Amino acid sequence: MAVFEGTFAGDVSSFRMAIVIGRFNDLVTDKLISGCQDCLKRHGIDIEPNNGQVDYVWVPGSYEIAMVARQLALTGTYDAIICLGAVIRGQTLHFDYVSSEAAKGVAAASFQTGVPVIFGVLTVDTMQQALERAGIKSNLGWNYALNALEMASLMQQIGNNHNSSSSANLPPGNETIALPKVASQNAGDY
Ligand code: INI
Repeated sequence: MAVFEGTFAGDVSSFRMAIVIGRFNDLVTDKLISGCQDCLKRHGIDIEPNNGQVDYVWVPGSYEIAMVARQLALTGTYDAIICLGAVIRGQTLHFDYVSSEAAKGVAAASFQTGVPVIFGVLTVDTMQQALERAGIKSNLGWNYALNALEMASLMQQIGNNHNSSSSANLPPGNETIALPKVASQNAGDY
């Protein structure tokens, strides 16, 4: 029997990551990106958007994150995809719809494609709580990036790495859905 687990000390030069970010509550999501970038950079990933290792993709809000994450995963380009959003309850039922669809969608994107899709969508009651998780106390963006690195490493070890131009690993019926790679230079100033 063997034991497999992701490492944080391996060669990350071949890793390709995408970060999908909701603009809604960007006071919070901007800070999550910073935490994410700090972690990736300190583990040897080149976070510059034009250097080809990390692509940044902006969507209007957390509701749209999963759909885009799934499409990115289907390209077969990425070792992991990190989804960043902030859903704040406020006084509206909207919270429940947006947060549950975001969570279900991200899980489905990962499950359907075999690519690790990290759920980095904060679901909190207040802006204060969101900011506490995005830098005031800790920055969960850092943790989400660490989760992505661990999963990318693990998937590499168990032989299900999708970082290739082939769509051979995609589920039946999805082979032709793959999109062209997102151009880094259009993906935001990060
Ligand atoms: N999107 C968020 O990311 N966070 C929220 O708190 C939020 N609230 O509360 O409305 C939110 N709404 C927008 C939603 O994600 C979609 O962009 C919108 O409904 C269009 O589909």
